[in-house]
Amino acid sequence: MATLGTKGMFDVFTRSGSESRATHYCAGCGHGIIHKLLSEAYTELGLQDRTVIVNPIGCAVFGYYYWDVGGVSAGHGQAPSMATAISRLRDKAITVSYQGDGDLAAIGLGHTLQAAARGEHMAVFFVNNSIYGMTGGQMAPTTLIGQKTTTSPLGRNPATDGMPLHLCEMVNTLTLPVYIERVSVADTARIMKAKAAIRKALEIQRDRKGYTFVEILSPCPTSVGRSPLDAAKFVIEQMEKEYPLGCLRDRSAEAPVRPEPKPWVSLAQFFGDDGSEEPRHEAAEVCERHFKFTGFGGQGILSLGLVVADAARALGLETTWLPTYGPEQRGGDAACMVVTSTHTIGTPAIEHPELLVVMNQAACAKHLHTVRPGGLAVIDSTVRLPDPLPEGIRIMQIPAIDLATANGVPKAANVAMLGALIALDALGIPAHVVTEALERSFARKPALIEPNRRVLRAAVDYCRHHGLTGELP
Ligand SMILES: Cc1ncc(C[n+]2csc(CCOP(=O)(O)OP(=O)(O)O)c2C)c(N)n1
Ligand code: SF4
Repeated sequence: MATLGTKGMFDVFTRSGSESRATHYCAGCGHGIIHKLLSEAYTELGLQDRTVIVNPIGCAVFGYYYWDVGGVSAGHGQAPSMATAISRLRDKAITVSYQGDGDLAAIGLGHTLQAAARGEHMAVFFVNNSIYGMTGGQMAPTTLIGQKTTTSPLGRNPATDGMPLHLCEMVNTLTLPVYIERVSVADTARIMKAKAAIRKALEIQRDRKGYTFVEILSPCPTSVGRSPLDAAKFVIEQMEKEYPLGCLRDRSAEAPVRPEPKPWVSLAQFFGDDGSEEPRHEAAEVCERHFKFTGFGGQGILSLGLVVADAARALGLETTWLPTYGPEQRGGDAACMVVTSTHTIGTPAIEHPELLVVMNQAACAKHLHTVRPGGLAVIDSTVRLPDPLPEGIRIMQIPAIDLATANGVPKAANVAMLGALIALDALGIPAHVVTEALERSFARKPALIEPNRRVLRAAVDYCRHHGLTGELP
């Protein structure tokens, strides 16, 4: 593959700390040709600054070493879902999902068809080389009948391995895709047609017309065990019989221009404000705090995190709230992570919280060791603490469940815990801001405000009585 001077690509491929002008692809691999066609297309169309390519898992995993555009990597098969998010959030992005057959047609088939069924505004480039290249030549959904691979050493047998999947044809059963074409890069004439198809798909993205799917038959000399020339012949003589080239659909002329995506819903809007004048902190120094709330479903763990997130948001802090829960509807693991910050938050995921709230035994076993050194774990008194205790963190036990029950609202153990957090000043948010957020959370059930106030007050009093101090409401 030509490197220096190729439009839209880096001149030097820096990988694993070394500076190299060689790509990591095998001689005769179609990926190199397709990379070049794609970069020429977005450059010639003036789209380089707007293009974001989602790289697959497979031999093209390092696409971002070559394409001088925005690049992200997705989990195996999940590129169309990540591309969906990018396309919906970045209205000006030319979003590309670049995938091999193992990635797109095996592990990622659901993601592929769902994104196509939704008619997401993205260009999918499907590199079909009939085999898993990266992992040493296993059978793919597109492996030909009789084709030998490391997992079909006697040749693909329809009786046990089923028939090859025809992705263009499958996508063509769906209503919303705008453009579907199968091309090949096995010789020069085909490469020119492939370039035209890639260009057309990007033009459709530029014109905001919707979903495009271009399948590119591509040689993989290494895994099909042939020379580069013979691997290209294999594509022309065998793959193209199973996967005929041509345009299956082109509705680009009549497809309506898609509206710009709506702005993302902010937490303020989520909580019912119009969000138009969300206050922002102007602090010079970044102050970011990481809280994790854990227990089981039905204990109000997620609501507890939401109240804290809403309180931080009302204070003008950047805030994220990320729930996780087990598969069970009730009684399974439930947790949520809340990040508050004076500045833009990089990720809502927390590995080592500075504050961990634990409401049941299983959560204690699962999360206590994750608290960062110097951090605080506030644990319900019904939970047996491990022996020995983890070192370097503070642990406090609060009878949140008992306090809620004693005050006639057993379901409000989460609110008792919130009261303890206020008393301990564990959130760094003024007490009245937290209590206002709590009351806002009951806006649709005002009858619950008073009993929950009672539980909150009981927990604050408990902490005060036991010398657990902090700012009190
Ligand atoms: C979850 C997961 N399962 C399996 C793998 C191993 N794996 C890496 S790439 C790959 C298949 C790649 O084949 P393909 O998509 O056809 O791309 P190619 O390498 O041929 O371009 C597999 C199975 C993985 N990385 N992650
Ligand atoms: S294994 Fe196949 S797909 Fe992977 S780089 Fe080599 S030729 Fe290309």
